[in-house]
Amino acid sequence: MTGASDHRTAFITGATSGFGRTAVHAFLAAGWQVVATGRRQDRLQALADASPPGRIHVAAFDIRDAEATASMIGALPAAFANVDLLVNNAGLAQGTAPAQQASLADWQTMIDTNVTALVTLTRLLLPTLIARRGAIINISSTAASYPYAGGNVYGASKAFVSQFSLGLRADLHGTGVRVTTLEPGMAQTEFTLVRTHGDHAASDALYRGAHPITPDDIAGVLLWIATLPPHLNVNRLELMPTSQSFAGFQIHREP
Ligand code: NDP
Ligand code: 8X3
Repeated sequence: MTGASDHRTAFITGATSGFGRTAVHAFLAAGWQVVATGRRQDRLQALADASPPGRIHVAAFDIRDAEATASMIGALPAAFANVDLLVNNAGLAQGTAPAQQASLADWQTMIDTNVTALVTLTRLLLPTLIARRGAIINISSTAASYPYAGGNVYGASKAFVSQFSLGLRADLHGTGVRVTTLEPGMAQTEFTLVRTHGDHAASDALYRGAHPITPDDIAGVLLWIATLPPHLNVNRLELMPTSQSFAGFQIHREP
């Protein structure tokens, strides 16, 4: 065990829902202490209320706000400041329209959240992670590697995350800091509700009968990666539900 406290510290973004929220519970149960972030203060408070006393620090802010992110890190209580693991999980898709009809506002939101906020937070925490010989797990997606119609900027933002992770590995050579990109396929969370701007029927229809990945599945994988011996680095890990596989190329034919 290391640090000001007896527990290793995981910093998990997007902790109010889906993968992030379940990961917080899993890391706490495994003896870690956790910094949990998201915008929805009520959900963070519920997490704090359900956690062992003194083992969680919650912070509500919009991760796209670089100043708020920096202030939050600067204001971390001493017991939580020695971050051993950063899980860059906060992210979203917005829309499924083809590029020629997509909302520019949606595109900007995805780039600001999935790309700019992720690199900002990573840069701010790198000195601590290097000092701790810590680890970074970036949540990418199968959409980083497998394009699909309507995936445009979401897939591109996740391709950025995967490539940034590999670049970090190269830059952090010799520091002992481990970097992993986790690329899940279809998982049942609030992801589709957010993507469709609140269409419950569309979300239910996507997951019905498909036995998708669950947040528990992801939390278990995150914990496994984080607790591997320090000489082992998972570079990238692609995970799909068995029910999901690949389709062929689409072909447009002239009439
Ligand atoms: P959820 O919508 O359930 O969770 C997303 C989390 O991100 C929420 O906690 C949300 O918190 C947080 N978040 C989003 N925008 C912001 C913001 N501007 N500031 C702070 N926090 C933000 O989705 P998932 O759990 O599925 O998604 C987690 C990650 O996994 C994402 O990066 C997603 O792209 C990726 N992913 C998801 C897959 C899936 O099929 N579900 C598959 C592959 C990857 P709040 O709203 O409170 O701010
Ligand atoms: C989420 C998986 O297939 O909806 O990253 O893009 S997918």
